[in-house]
Amino acid sequence: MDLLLEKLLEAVEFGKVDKNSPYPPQLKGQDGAHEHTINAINSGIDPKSILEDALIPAMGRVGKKFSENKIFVPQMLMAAKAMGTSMVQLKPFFTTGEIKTKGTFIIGTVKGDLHDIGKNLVSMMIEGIGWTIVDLGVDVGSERFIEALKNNPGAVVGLSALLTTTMVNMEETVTEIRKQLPETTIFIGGAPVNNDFCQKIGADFYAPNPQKAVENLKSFAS
Ligand code: B1M
Repeated sequence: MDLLLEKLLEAVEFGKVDKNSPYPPQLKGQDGAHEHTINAINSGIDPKSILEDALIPAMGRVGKKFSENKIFVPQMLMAAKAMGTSMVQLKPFFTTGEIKTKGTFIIGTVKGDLHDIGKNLVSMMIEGIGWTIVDLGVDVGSERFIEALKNNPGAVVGLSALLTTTMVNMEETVTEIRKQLPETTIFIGGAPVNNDFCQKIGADFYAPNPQKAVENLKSFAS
């Protein structure tokens, strides 16, 4: 692999955002995702290769380490931040249609629920495998999920809930989506929900963590 891509992969995997970023200590003073991405683009590397050969594998490694409890939320957030820095440079190539995304994933935390750390991790990991994310934020009612689905035909939707009291709102959202847009593929996740609940409410996929959500999405979309 090109040395620039290897360096970018390492920067994202270890959460090195840019040269001035003090984290991680072992990469202090070195270029980060920001500089490596600019260098890669300027040296003529195909943006698609930057995404597929550096950023996506980096997030794959991060997701694997997270699901094996080898790293924790802060390290994952730093990796996601480094990936986001890189994506800012790549975005123009997406918007011109030079790179095709794999699909659109609409995500939000359900009505009444303000927790968004887990949701953000999931959306960053899914963005990391080349999907476009429409993040509706927190406290999202069924009507907003449905509006977003109508604006993005064929999109997959992901619902997050962290409170036992908002599980009922997740169920209500799934019921409404099934009524109005029955063909929609629905992912759910969050600490109080599980596979039994997923089946009970008629969602399609449950994931306990971002890595499993990515695996489910890959197997469903392949
Ligand atoms: Co709140 N909170 N909180 N809280 N909070 C919990 C969830 C709680 C378990 C704490 C406790 O009592 N032990 C408890 C819920 C109890 C229950 O219902 N069973 C609780 C409570 C009660 C509350 C309030 C009601 C407290 C109050 O005001 N009395 C209140 C509710 C506000 C509201 O939402 N309406 C409240 C508020 C808050 C803060 C705003 C202060 C803050 C949220 C900040 C934010 O998110 N921006 C907060 C926090 C930080 C927590 C804890 C401490 C941490 C949650 C978190 O971010 N975890 C939490 C206790 C805990 O978990 N230890 C707690 C890290 C995150 C990476 O994990 O979100 O589970 P998690 O996401 C995981 C998986 O679940 C999965 O992937 C992620 C990574 O592995 N996942 C998905 C999540 N979404 C997914 C979607 C998918 C797939 C996987 O597909 C679509």
